[in-house]
Amino acid sequence: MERTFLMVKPDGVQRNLVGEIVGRFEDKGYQLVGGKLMNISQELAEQHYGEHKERPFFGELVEFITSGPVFAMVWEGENVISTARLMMGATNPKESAPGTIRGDFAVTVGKNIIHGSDSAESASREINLFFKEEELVTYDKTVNNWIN
Ligand code: RTP
Ligand code: MG
Repeated sequence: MERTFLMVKPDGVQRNLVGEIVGRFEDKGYQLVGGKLMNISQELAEQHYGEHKERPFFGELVEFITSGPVFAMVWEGENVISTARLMMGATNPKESAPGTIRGDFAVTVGKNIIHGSDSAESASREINLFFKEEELVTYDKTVNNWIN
């Protein structure tokens, strides 16, 4: 089953949007397999955003992502990588449609609330960067009958 790495950025945590964002992916039908609130070190930020090293905004990007706690997550489900990107909306909130996370909650490109892996390769790289194997939980919600 496909997995992706999603992360509520420091602006999303500060604005109390963790629950809202987790809820959107639960409602959609995806399964949470890992999640933690954490501070990102300078080193991890530079590794995570390595592909943008030469871009003029790299310094700001690293500064922003290390400026406060993030909520890192792994989600599982059919086509979760590309569908999560659709649910997030365009990178620049000026272009992200209403109904998407960035379209509904963000105004500027530097503070766009959420990160999501953009391909299968990035998903696997980012999951391994942020989570140890034992922090990911595989489970079947249909086996227990806790709800009457
Ligand atoms: P992300 O990696 O955060 O999920 O966002 P993305 O794939 O939609 O966008 P990407 O091109 O990977 O850019 C990473 C983050 O860099 C910031 N950015 N700033 N000032 C700028 O022109 C600019 N362009 C990109 C954004 O915060 C973007 O999410
Ligand atoms: Mg990206």
